Amino acid sequence: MTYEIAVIPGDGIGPTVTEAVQPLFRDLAAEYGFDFTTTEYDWGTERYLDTGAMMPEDGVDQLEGYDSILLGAVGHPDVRDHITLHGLLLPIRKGFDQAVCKRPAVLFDGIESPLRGYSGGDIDIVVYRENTEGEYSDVGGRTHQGFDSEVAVQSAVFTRHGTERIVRAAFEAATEREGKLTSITKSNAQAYSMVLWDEVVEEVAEEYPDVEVERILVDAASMDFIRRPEEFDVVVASNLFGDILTDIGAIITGSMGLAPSANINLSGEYPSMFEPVHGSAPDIVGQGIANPLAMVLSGAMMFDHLGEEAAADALWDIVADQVADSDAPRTPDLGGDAGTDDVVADLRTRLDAH
Ligand code: GGG
Repeated sequence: MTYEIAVIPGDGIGPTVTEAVQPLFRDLAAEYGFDFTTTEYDWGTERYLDTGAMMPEDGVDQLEGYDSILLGAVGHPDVRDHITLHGLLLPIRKGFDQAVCKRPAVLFDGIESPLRGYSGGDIDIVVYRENTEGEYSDVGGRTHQGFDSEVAVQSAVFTRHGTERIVRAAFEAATEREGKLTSITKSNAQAYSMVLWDEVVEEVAEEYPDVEVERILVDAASMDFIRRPEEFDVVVASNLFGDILTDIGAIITGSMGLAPSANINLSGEYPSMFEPVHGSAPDIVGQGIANPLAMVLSGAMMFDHLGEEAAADALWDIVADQVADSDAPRTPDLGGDAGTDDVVADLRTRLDAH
């Protein structure tokens, strides 16, 4: 089987990590009896600075025929973040109806959590983040710009369809894991959209009587991700809340550099997209020290989605082995002084021996 993968390295450390992991992915494919082609798209902020657009007008159409998309990072210190995000990442998520953003947060053996008393295996959460609407709906406007009377309106759009499909996907995941689901909203204050969300959770829950459901407001959930992370298993949240909570999930499990994500098109009609949770990290660009593990694990999620489960498991295994080994190379975010390429070279050796 040969998979066609579109690669968008993007900005900052995105190109560093996307390039670094490819030899490892090639070894993996050879080992597990499949093949893939990559087509690279130089879309991102450099293109925006040259041409005024992060990607061509028909960019989403150009990606349609691929089996998968691998994306590095988006964001640049010289351009405001709403331009870079709305110019590249969000049109792909929305254009390909990537309704589910799945973000695991796992504390591996050998990784030190900033939380006292937690060690490997103690934290194992997967966040199902709604990915096409909610607070990211791009509905609103500004008027009287620059005047004292200026007004900005930003609307969050929650549809029953969009809410139901993310909630259902999370319930399905809960049945395959520990049978526990936490739904996170702010339905005390957001009395329309998030009350709809709560009602949908209640309705869908009737179809999953074996799943224990907990409902928490996002302020309490932010505290509890730090106070009692071991009690979360599957978490479902809106677009914005899911984004915020997964940064907390990443840092309590050691580093943003370890957190992968999958943007999944549920129908299979369009490609899904895989990307690290981290951004472009302008503070370390060009130093060769970006942690490639979030991209490696995003690749694992991609191969799993493509049906190469054994290859995906092998990637998780070698990452787990590496971080558990105190002699293995680590990038500075994990307390080491190794470079991106050292980490990947070590993973290639481990794959060979796997
Ligand atoms: N790895 C992709 C990336 O650059 N993410 C940074 C970011 O700001 N993402 C926004 C989001 O996921 O909503």
